[in-house]
Amino acid sequence: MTVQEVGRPRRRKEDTRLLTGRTQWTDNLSRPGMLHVMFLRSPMAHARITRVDVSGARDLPGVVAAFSGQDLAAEQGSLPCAWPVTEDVVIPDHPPMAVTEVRYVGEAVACVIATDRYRAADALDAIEVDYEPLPAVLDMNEALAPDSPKVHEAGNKAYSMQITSGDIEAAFRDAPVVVERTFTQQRLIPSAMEPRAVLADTDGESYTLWTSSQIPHVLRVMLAVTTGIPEHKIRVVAPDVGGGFGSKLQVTAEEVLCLLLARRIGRPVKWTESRSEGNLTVHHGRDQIQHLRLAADADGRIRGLRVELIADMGAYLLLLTPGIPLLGASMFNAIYKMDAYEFGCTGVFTTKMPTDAYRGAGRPEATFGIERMMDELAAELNMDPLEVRRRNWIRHEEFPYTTISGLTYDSGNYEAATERALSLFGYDKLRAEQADRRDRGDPVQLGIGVSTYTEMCGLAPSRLLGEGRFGAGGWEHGEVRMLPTGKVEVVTGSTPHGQGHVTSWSQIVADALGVPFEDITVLHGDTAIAHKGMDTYGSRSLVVGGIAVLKACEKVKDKARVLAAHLLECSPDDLEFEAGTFKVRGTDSGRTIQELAFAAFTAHNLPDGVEARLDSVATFDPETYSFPHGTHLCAVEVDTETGRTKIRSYVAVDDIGKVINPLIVEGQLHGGIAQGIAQALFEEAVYDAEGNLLTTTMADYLLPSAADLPDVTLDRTESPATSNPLGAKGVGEAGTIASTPAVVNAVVDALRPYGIDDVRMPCTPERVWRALQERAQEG
Ligand code: MCN
Repeated sequence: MTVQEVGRPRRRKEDTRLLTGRTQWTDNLSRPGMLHVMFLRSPMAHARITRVDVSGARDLPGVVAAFSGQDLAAEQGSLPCAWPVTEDVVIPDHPPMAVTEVRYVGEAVACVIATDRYRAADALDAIEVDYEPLPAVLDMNEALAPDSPKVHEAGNKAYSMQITSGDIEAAFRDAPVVVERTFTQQRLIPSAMEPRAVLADTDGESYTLWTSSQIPHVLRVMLAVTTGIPEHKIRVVAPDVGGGFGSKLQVTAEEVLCLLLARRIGRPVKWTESRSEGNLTVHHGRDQIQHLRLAADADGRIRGLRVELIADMGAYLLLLTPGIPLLGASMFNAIYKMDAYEFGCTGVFTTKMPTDAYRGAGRPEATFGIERMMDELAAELNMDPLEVRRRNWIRHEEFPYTTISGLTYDSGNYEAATERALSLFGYDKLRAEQADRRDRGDPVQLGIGVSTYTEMCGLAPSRLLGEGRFGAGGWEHGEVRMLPTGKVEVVTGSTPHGQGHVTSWSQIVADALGVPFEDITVLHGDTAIAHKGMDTYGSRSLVVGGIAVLKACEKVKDKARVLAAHLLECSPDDLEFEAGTFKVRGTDSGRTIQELAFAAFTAHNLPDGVEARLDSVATFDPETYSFPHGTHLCAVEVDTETGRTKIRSYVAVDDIGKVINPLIVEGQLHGGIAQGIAQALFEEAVYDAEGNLLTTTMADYLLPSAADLPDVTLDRTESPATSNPLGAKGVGEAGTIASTPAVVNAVVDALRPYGIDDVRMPCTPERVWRALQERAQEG
């Protein structure tokens, strides 16, 4: 009997190599004659560049070349923005190295190329730059004031847009309850385990760029457009990539510059960032002010929701910057039914590092906003926060359901996930303990936080992405090749950077072709191997890329059937396929898929018109997004004397449809939840009044360690997706999206008896303590 691979908690094929150091991080790679580049970065948040003199650096030992932005002005082009969200969005010119003006601390102004990185770093000190300071622009609201200094000539507004659905005025008119809140989504710095690194080489005609990237295929197209080097002369390789969380979904200045420098100098050029350089210049995430108004009936039924966002773009628009807040446009209404909805967003330029995708990108922000509001509505009505959600959510028998913002959710069961979570959490018992602590005036208060989330992922339908003016399609590419000895080579356009695609894709192929899991290898991350791909982000790889591989398997099987029928002298319709063998129905006569692979290779006896190959390619573009959902419950103990929050228990019941590999899924959820907790309690990028980033080291930017994080109880319910044949939904961002509001709702719940109805993130001991002191002084 063959074991079904899909659904098995297989250990990852990748891990032996990754955990024993036999890795190919970009920084481990070396090329003959390789040079190292270091960048001189602006110490000013905003300034005119009046002079750059690199001659002092050029004369130093080991230095091969040094360039200013001006030196490269004619060839460096402008970094691309691929998401022009509105007709009149302002997309400023963005040279990879600044030429006339710098607009954030850390922007590259010059570079040194030397025989090793230390000589290159030392030589940076010999470069002279004269700056004429200009005013920094840091506060989003002040930036939008008419008299604000300008970041760009065209002004500080990048775009604004509004969507309304239903009669929003009527929903708010005479509404018995209106809850109004302003929340801040602090700026975050993605911290992948592997810092960014780039190595560019050329033989004078063609170019190879090895880079720690999530998007080798998209990058290749963008590099061709930006540099003018023909696309077929560029090969991009993403070797082992040690995490990205969205931060390597970018066309970076350093990637463009390394390519151009290799062309100029005719030798390989490598750049590896330091951690503090990374904190300054890897694109940042979140950074929104959310103004929300929720109108409801006295029984808690939602009438309407108004969302007004101001989103900090930073100094320029990177690849996806303006579109990130808009990924939340259809998500604030979440799992709730309502009569009317209004979403508005203004993107604003400031003199800070540009923002862009960070795990969840737009959806964690939206989920935070609505889930905080649901708790505030419950408090206003003196209702249980779960009860107010139950009164408003879409019931399982109502799927497929078209929401007020126009998305059609294909499947889900919010009741089932919530019931399961409640029983694992021991909700009623914890509420009883909370009441007891409140009665006793215990200095350590218990808070219970709820988050019943959904999200929109599996970024795909090319058609729908086009409507959102997203600059690329949403398909994915898969290729399956039976080798002569019956082994299988799979090529995927999805580029894993920690998600375990090699293992999951092997499980899918093993079931589809009936070959052993061990006999399958998966190739990825190289434009010379996978000639096309849309890469990895938006929890799209399984539900788009994995399905493309499945489709390619089906095509291979169709070919194999014709060959088997020929060899067995029967009609293809007489064959049944089971466990890797085509059998003539009702007989013992058959051919295994491995035998057919060999027959295709020797080609001694092929049917007329059949080629000597057993392989296939497929492109998959699903009909709609993927809508995972779940219920996360968090219990915190808040020490009202010190302000310290401790997570006591955390339960997550997620519904991601059919699961391919439960072990991988658990890992994705653990990591995702850790990142969401990090936003709630720990992390924040802080700039001073002059626009200097203060959180440039791991000592200042507080990443939680394993010791700061709770044990998480995970479970699942299963509502299969209808948009793909496996019934699977994405999981890569779900934990991050769900967890932040669960934790903050718990902190606020603990503090509500003290008159506190919000704590700005991260809810550090200092912030909680100050909030308590202020309330105590007020009264
Ligand atoms: N999976 C599964 N069953 C499901 C859903 C997924 O077994 N029903 C498996 C998949 O086969 C895959 C993994 O879970 O091995 C994640 O799949 P998917 O949800 O399709 O997400 P992607 O592979 O597209 O990964 C992208 C997502 C994003 S957007 C961010 S950000 C993120 C994340 O994945 N960054 C990560 N997880 C990360 N994990 C690591 N280690 N490092 C990152 O940088």
